[in-house]
Amino acid sequence: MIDVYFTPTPNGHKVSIMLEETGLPHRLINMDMLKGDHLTPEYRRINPNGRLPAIVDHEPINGPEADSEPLPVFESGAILLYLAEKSGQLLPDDPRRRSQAQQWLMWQMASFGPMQGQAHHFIRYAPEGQTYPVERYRNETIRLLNVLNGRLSETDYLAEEYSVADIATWPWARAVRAIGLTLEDYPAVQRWFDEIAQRPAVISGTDVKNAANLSSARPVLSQEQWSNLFGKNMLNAPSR
Ligand SMILES: N[C@@H](CCC(=O)N[C@@H](CS)C(=O)NCC(=O)O)C(=O)O
Repeated sequence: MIDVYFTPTPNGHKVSIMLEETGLPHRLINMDMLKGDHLTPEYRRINPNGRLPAIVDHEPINGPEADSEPLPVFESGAILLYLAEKSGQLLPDDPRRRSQAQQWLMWQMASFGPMQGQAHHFIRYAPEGQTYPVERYRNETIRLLNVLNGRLSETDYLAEEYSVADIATWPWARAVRAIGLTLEDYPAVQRWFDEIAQRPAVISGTDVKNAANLSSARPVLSQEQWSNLFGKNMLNAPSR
């Protein structure tokens, strides 16, 4: 059984989609970031970075030094690779495609997610009127959408076949609407997005119960909630 410390955001949906695709037995543990569930010492023993998602595999992959200790895994990209190895699915066997899947997964983790994440922060959460960071991260997201569109104009999926790279990138392509962008401007991305959206595992992995807040309205947070996400509570969380 795999415990998934989950919140319905693009990073959380990567893992819920992957688990639906692979059929690995799991249970979702809903974490309320506004209440600071991710800041507790117990959770930071699972994810020292204090972010979501993370998993704990109670029957970890056996290796030469296998033991029966549950294995915590943090960072959504590392979780996808772990689940791909465990299930033997969604990481291509062919070395060229395998490398492509790893490259595009790293691209999502290092660029498409973080840059867009900053755009979400400055457009939806930060005090209004900060034009420089809004333009900087929105433009960077547009640049990355053009990169994605270029790749998907050449090939059906990021690594030629459907893989962890698509699973990592799709929820972030879905999120661009919350910062006022539309996939209609990126026809190859739109074609790829619509096709993946029809997969049963993607539908169940992002079902209504787990819906991300993708409206472009600015969320209203109490001081405590703000602090749990961006302020002092987050900084002062004890690590042990
Ligand atoms: N690189 C990390 C990013 C994780 C991340 O930033 N998660 C967000 C939710 S999508 C979070 O935990 N936010 C809580 C906070 O910022 O305090 C991953 O891919 O797992």
